Amino acid sequence: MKNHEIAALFERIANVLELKGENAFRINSYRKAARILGDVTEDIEVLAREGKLKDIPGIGEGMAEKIMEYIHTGKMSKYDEVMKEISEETITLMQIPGLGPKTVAMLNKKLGIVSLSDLEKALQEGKLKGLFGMGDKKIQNIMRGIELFKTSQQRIPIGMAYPVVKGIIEVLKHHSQTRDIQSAGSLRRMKETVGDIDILATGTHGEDIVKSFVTMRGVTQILAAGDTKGSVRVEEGVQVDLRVVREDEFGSALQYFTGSKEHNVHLREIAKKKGYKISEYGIFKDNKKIGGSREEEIYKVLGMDWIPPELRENKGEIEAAQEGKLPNLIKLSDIKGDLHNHSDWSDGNSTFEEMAKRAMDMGYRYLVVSDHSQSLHVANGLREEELLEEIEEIDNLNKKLKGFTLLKATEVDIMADGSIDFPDKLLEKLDVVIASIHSGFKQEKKKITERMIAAIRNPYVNIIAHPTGRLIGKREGYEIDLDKVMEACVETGTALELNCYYDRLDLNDSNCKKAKETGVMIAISTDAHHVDQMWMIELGVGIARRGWLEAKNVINTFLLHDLKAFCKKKRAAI
Ligand code: DGT
Ligand code: CA
Ligand code: CA
Ligand code: ZN
Repeated sequence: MKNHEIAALFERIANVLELKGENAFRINSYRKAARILGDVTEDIEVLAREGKLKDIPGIGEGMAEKIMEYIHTGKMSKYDEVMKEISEETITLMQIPGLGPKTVAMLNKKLGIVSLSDLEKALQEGKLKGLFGMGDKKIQNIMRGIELFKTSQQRIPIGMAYPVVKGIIEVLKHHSQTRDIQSAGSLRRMKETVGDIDILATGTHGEDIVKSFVTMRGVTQILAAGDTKGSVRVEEGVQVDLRVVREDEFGSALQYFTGSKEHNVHLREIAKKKGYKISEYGIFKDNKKIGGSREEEIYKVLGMDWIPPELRENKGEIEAAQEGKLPNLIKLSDIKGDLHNHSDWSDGNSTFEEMAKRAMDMGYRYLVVSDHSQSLHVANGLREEELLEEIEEIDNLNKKLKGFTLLKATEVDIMADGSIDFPDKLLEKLDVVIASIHSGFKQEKKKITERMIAAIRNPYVNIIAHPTGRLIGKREGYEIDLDKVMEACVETGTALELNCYYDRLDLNDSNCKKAKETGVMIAISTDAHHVDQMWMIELGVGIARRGWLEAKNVINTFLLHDLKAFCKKKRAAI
């Protein structure tokens, strides 16, 4: 899919226009087009072929033409024209979190900075200090932004890697020579970003499987293609390694290549003490192989329970497995509904009917419709009377649905002073209230913490969405005292969200674990803006498992009755 490629071109055009101080309206139209393309889940080439580009809300005639041109010629003349006047290095500078076009323009004018290395040198020499708007805090932000940028260049979000792997496994699974195939590495552990993708297979005629692998759709470069190993680069920019191993080594290879390295090192020490040797080829006693076809054998011989991949980070899981005290981790099938979704009433792209249908197909019992509130103009937030209309529509639709319920909700903005964007008497009419921060990210830690706690103390607020505001590889999020926030949640019976949208995954794994230890309930929600994004619940469940969460820690494992009771209890208590 070229969706993200074209979105990136539009984003770059917007940045350069802004750098040059051009008309804000034009700049915004490119930025908006970039955001929309990033959200569209259908393949843009398919939409173009079917002449449906202009049906995408927000894509006008001019943008559609530019997209067509790029699809047909691999070039966009507007992009080339804009780029002529600017170096690739300056473009790179603008991608660094905390460094917008305006700052780059200023740094260029005052210090002649045009590249990342110029900037790093100027930082080292302390030259930014004293420039307009360059306080200590801003300078620190820029330095952190550079770090963030450098790591994001090497890793991709799991939400991009996950569908790639699913696709590859789906194709190779049906290859006549394949016996078994599984992902390994950080992807199997469901880490929020992956460096490269590791896949293991077993079967006869390894070279045939490897050949199918390296000639698959989406492969942009073949790095290696042998009898037992293939290595390629795919459209998403990530490297994928496939290893074909012997059947009696599949378990030990899977264990080895799943990692993490730290987990494996610890496991090997334990093996050694007990007189065993483990490797990707099996588990051995006095050079005699005693297991290796299944992963479970290795853990069993070492005297412990099999450890779910998401826990394998050497963070206490080995000790827990030895004592038979591993958590009973939440599973995808425990999820009874998705608690955060946007419809076409605000900035989503699906109707209630489409959302309900997809939710039922996924086996859910309920789905929350949570459109934005009035102050969030960029996301087409609903006015009070529109929310009332929405409530009525949902009530009408619910009468037609059997064994399934759409829940009435809002994602209401927490204003800069901690007040809530809708009055209590309106919130009272809803089943679920989600509150979140979408503005004022730069407030001090104390202020923003108090602001969120004020929202938590509102009797109608049930869930705080994307609690830290971070965007993976793009934005660190606001500073907030999560310990204090969690205490307030426990006290009031408010849940924190684990937002599954692939660039958020917020709360992250370690904060989920902290929430569990503190006694905070979690809501695992996709924040989908289209039904084709609802699958991301799988990412959230993965992160939840990395955070040691069990079904009982998560409110959307509850049956409808219990979920409603959870929400109502807070109103009654306060
Ligand atoms: P990534 O790709 O950076 O997101 O992280 P991983 O964990 O997928 O790491 P990768 O692809 O380098 O290696 C896959 C697994 O192979 C890793 O999790 C554990 C195993 N492995 C790789 N190198 C070593 C090593 O030097 N020692 C041990 N014990 N295991 C290793
Ligand atoms: Ca890897
Ligand atoms: Ca690898
Ligand atoms: Zn949302």
